[in-house]
Amino acid sequence: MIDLYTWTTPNGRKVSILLEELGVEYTVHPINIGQGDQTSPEFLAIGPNNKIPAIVDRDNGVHLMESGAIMTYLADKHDRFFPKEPVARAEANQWLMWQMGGLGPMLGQTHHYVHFNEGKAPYAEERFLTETNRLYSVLEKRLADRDYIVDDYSIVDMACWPWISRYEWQNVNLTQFPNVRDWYQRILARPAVQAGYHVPKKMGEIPGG
Ligand SMILES: N[C@@H](CCC(=O)N[C@@H](CS)C(=O)NCC(=O)O)C(=O)O
Repeated sequence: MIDLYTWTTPNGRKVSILLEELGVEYTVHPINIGQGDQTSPEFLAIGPNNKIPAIVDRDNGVHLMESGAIMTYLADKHDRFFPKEPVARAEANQWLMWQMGGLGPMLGQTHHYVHFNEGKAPYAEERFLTETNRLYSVLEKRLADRDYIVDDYSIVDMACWPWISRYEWQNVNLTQFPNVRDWYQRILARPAVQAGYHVPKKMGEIPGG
């Protein structure tokens, strides 16, 4: 049994999608980051960086923050969605790190400057829109000859997909990235992805691509 501390954001949805894919029993604890729940002493004892997601594994008492660390832990524990063989694992890991260090943080800045604060910082808007388009182009090329980012559907896809699901906030027209759009819709069709997206609550329909 896993306790999941989360909110309706891409980083939170990565973990709820994985838990749904794994079919693992979990209890959701909503952490409303708009109201400051992430700075409560109770949450900080689990997520000391005051950011969701975080988990507690009741089987062994492990507390974890950072979505990439949580996903690799859960994938390894259940031996699914992340390769074990060293070379395949390194290849998958490089794309997971690309998401954690590039796609997520950069698109997050695009949300901040372009979606929520348009007109306040034109230089930042230009910088992060350019970076957004560059990152979409990298993913577009990667998906040119494959259905998933690494060989099989994996936590790499689950980590990237919730960020791409906010393409409208990023002023991205997915028809300009047809390989990304096909991949996005392929993953959207999965019932576990749809269930995990609406955790901890339904905020609206999932963008269709
Ligand atoms: N690198 C972290 C980033 C987590 C993160 O940025 N979480 C955001 C929501 S998507 C958050 O909790 N923000 C609250 C805050 O900054 O106070 C991860 O992947 O888990």
